[in-house]
Amino acid sequence: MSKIALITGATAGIGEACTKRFAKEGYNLIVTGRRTERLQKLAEEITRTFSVKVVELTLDVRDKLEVERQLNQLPEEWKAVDVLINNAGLSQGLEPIHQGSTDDWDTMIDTNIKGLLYVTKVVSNWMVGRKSGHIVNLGSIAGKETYANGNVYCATKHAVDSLNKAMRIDLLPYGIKVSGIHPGAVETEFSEVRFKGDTDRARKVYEGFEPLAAEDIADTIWFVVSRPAHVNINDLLIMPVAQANSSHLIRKEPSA
Ligand code: NDP
Ligand code: 8X3
Repeated sequence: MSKIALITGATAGIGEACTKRFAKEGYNLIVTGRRTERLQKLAEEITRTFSVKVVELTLDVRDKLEVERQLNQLPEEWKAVDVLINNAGLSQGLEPIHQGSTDDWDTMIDTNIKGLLYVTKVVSNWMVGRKSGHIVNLGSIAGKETYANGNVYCATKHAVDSLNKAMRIDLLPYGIKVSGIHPGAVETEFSEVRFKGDTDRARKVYEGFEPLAAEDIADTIWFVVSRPAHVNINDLLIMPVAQANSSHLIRKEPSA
């Protein structure tokens, strides 16, 4: 069987772009997300375009028992996962700490930290058994710096940054690679989700400069995963040219 990649959050943005990129490279894929219809459409598209096999799992990464149940129920040959891309994640709200919603905080912590851990626990065990594998964790510039009103989202991505380092140490004896990918602004559904469907507000986030595209991140992840066996890229920060860091971004004035 060809190599296998398991991608969380494959229904949109970076996860969807990674799915297409890895399919193009001949990987069989386990794709996950909560939106079944999108998973089915994606699976249909990539099996039609590339001769690869796809397993779709409708899965909320926050549901620990369901993560364990669905992953452990996979046929044995699908448990030989070569690459895990821990991509599922989100931001909710952009308010100062005293005005933030505790429900939003729970959602971000449960998805970005706990969900990533639940998936990693199961899949890293398989990798340890085979003494082989590569885990790619989607962090963010928000995991390297903190910006105004980003408080809890930034904290979850700092946790991912810390878990990258921890996983790299714990999995070192088994030859498992762990890479952290930390993008700046990427135009996906991210801001629409952050602003809970307010598309006008979301659009403004990317106005006046050229943001990264999901495909830029998928290309970068493919580069990281396709290095020779003895090479690991530990950590990558990737930004649009217009963005220096979380608080310095140059926008062009709209032409009159
Ligand atoms: P999108 O909103 O476009 O995609 C997010 C994906 O995560 C969707 O497929 C969504 O699937 C999935 N997801 C969210 N919650 C859950 C859940 N509880 N269970 C399973 N899947 C879930 O955003 P991006 O592609 O931009 O984001 C991908 C990752 O990249 C995130 O971790 C984000 O924090 C990170 N990132 C994004 C940046 C950006 O500027 N866009 C910059 C830096 C990092 P579904 O809704 O179907 O469950
Ligand atoms: C997403 C990028 O700058 O909105 O992680 O936090 S940012």
